[in-house]
Amino acid sequence: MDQERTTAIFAFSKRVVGVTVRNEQTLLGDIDRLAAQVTEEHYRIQPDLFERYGKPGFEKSRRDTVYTLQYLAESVQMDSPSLFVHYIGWLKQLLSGYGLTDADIRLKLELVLRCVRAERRDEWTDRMVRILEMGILRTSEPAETPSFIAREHRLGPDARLYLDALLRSDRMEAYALIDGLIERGESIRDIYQYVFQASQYEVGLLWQTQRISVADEHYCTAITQSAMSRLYQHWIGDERPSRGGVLLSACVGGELHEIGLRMLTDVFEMEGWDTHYLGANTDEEQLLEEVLRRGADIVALSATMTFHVHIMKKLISVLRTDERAAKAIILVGGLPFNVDPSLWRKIGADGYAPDAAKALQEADRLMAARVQGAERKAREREEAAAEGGHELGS
Ligand code: B12
Repeated sequence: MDQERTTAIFAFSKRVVGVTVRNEQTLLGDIDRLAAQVTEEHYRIQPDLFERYGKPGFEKSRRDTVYTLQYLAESVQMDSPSLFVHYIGWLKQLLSGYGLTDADIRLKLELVLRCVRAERRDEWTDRMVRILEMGILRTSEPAETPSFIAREHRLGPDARLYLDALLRSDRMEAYALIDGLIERGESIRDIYQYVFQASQYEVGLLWQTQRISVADEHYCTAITQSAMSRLYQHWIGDERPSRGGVLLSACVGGELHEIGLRMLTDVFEMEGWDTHYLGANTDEEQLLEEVLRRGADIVALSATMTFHVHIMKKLISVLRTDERAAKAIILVGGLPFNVDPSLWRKIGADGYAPDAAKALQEADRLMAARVQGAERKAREREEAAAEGGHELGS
């Protein structure tokens, strides 16, 4: 960065008064104000941005800064640098489609960093500085995400044909391809994971890199949802092994990505679980009520947007503090948990899995451990009673 920019950022950090970024609550509360100040300063230092993108560009930039600060806040709160670093990689790829450079992203992060450094030093600001610095380093590394569909992947060529049909808006051809896979003897579980999930991830990448529009993304998603529903005739109502477990699944408040959780719920249902799917954007009270009403053994919580992780953490603590829900095992999943595989522990869950098939294995393992734990406790109680009886009798 040139001398002029460094001086301008430094002067800015001195001018920003009253922006407290010290703890999780105030950080989240101050995001809008900090985003506005950082964006104004960014445009003051780089007036060419206004010439390039005009007033709508300024507003978009401010909104992007809000997102950036939300990801930063979550990453700081969870003490998980990889959440923010992953986001910066994603942002680089997204913004390059709009002609914004790594230097533009770096400058904005440096403006935020100056504000944080201007604060009184404590554990929170130190953590934030460390994570921001890692984010700044990430801006100069490559950000290409490889395609999610490849010939060598399981059902890779089929996923490619399916996605191509979606991108041509050829719904009937997409359905016919799936029917062909069923006739060929492919399992519904594999079609979910290797065709639907892979093509949805690819659709996301195509949208992010501006190769398809939001409308195209919505179309592909809608057809995949209907293709999943068309498959119900092949398994709903069939004789299935009964496992006796009750699964309750929900996306946390504000979360709209529900297809992954629906897949997971279907896979559990196919394996003989009694499932209850609450879908997107579930509120705290409704969740607790349903956990109790259904007698859930496993509660599966999903979050895709990183800035919803703290909501999940709160939800888990609500469930944990209610004794009536004590038997529920809490499994979590979704994009941030795939980015940081240790995140589930930090929010107090019992387990995590990266996909529906592994979630089923993890649920079986946790259920078996619960039975073993209960048996061990019962044995210990019996032994203690026997010893107590012996003492009394002697
Ligand atoms: C479809 C879609 C949408 C739809 C969702 C519709 C619906 N009914 O679900 C809509 C249009 C609503 C949407 C909105 C947004 N989206 Co969107 N979306 C997608 C897309 C393309 C596909 C999602 C999907 O169906 N995935 C397929 C499923 C099967 O995969 P999955 O969710 O990962 O689930 C599996 C595992 O994670 C796991 N799992 C999931 N939950 C759980 C739970 C438990 C307990 C366990 C054990 C496991 C588990 O098992 C699942 C099955 O194997 C993704 C791309 C992507 N990479 O996912 C972007 C994506 C997630 N969206 C993105 C963005 C940015 C947004 C918006 C902010 C866009 C905007 N500007 O408004 C909003 C945010 C909305 C919100 N508040 O939630 C970004 C997120 C980037 C990031 N770094 O965070 C992505 C990655 C796109 C991209 N490549 O840029 N989106």
